[in-house]
Amino acid sequence: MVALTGAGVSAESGVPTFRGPEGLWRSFRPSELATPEAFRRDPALVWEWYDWRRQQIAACQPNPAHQVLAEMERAIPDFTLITQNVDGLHQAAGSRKVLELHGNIWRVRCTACGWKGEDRRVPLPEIPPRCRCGGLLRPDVIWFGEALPSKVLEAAWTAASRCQVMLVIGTSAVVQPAASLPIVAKRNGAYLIEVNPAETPITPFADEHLRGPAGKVLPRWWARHLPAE
Ligand code: BV8
Ligand code: ZN
Repeated sequence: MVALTGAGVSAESGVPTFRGPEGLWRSFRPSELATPEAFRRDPALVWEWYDWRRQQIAACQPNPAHQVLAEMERAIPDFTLITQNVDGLHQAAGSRKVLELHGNIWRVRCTACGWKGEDRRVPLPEIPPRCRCGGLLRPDVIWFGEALPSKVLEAAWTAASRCQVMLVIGTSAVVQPAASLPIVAKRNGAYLIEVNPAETPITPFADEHLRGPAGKVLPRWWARHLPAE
């Protein structure tokens, strides 16, 4: 089994989604903030936005949907969790193996020496933060126009192409290449279950569309399908 998650799985934890009515992209344009050009042009502005998001996320707890996905990892021998989220809430809920397609907002990377590490300080003491080598640090996330980490993408592609069941939870399925994973699964004969209060480009391919919030729908679904002890 494979679970692919997007911002919707963190919505009930209070993390704003991107494209919803109250989504982040309403007040910020991705082209102005989540691109290497934006960072080159104005690293302080981009870091203001990430520091603000980090402060928001630091106050959020995993919700029952994250908890069920951590339980699935323990209960199902061959289970892979793939996420587009950068908030780290799957790991906070106990998921140990998480394929993070778009990086992690709690990790930073030096643009000069390549040093990479976790930095959980909220708020950041200085903006933009600097590396010990003096170089500019950047959020270790994948911006638009940047390639996804090849090993992670390869693992996700393989898991999607060999799974029997894929849960697609809380994603608007517009960002590539993540949005192609459910199609890869479907093409290879997987049973596709979408968990989302709304319709998405994936809905027509889904064998089941559980319309509702993941924090409510997923625990109910899992209680019905929990593997027999
Ligand atoms: C690349 C990290 C090439 C940073 C993010 C034209 C056509 C096709 C593609 C493109 C194009 N122009 C450009 C592209 C490529 C581009 C792309 O896909 N653009 C889209 C927008 C058209 N992709 C890229 O640039 C990627 N890189 O292609 O590189 C390349 C190759 C080789 C060498 C060099 C270059 C990089 C994409 C990654 C961008 N980074 N984030 C950050 O977070 O700041 S993307 C961003 O969107 C987040 O990561 C997020 O995860 C992702 C997807 O959004 P969702 O997770 O789906 O969230 P969203 O708000 O959209 O939807 C929420 C859903 O939840 C909704 O459906 C809602 O109904 C539902 N929901 C709400 N509440 C609940 C719920 N569901 C369940 N329960 C609830 N309670
Ligand atoms: Zn450095």
